[in-house]
Amino acid sequence: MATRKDESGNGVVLETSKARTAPPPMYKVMLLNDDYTPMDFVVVVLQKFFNLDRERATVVMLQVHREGRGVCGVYPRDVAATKKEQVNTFARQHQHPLVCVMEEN
Ligand code: TYC
Repeated sequence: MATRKDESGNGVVLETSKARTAPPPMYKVMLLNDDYTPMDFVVVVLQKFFNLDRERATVVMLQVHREGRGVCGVYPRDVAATKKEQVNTFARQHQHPLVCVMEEN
């Protein structure tokens, strides 16, 4: 809904119009498998940065372990980029090779 003055500046014209702004592009944040990062550490990462409970975190961790990669969550670009950086920094602080990436959904 939009309101504007008519050309004379007197009356008010009411228009119904759909919002035509495109939804923001969304990005999958994903973990990649490796042979060295402990499973328990990956579960902690999924709980800490992606707000998963222990059971859901374990499901995602096992998917990554078995299939090579898995989706932790889907977010707008800036949120996805921040989470990816936070996970990679946290993994390096703990000397684990865990890699987190993002890709457009
Ligand atoms: N493959 C690892 C192991 O056997 C576990 C692991 C799971 C590592 C998920 C990374 O993103 C990952 N200890």
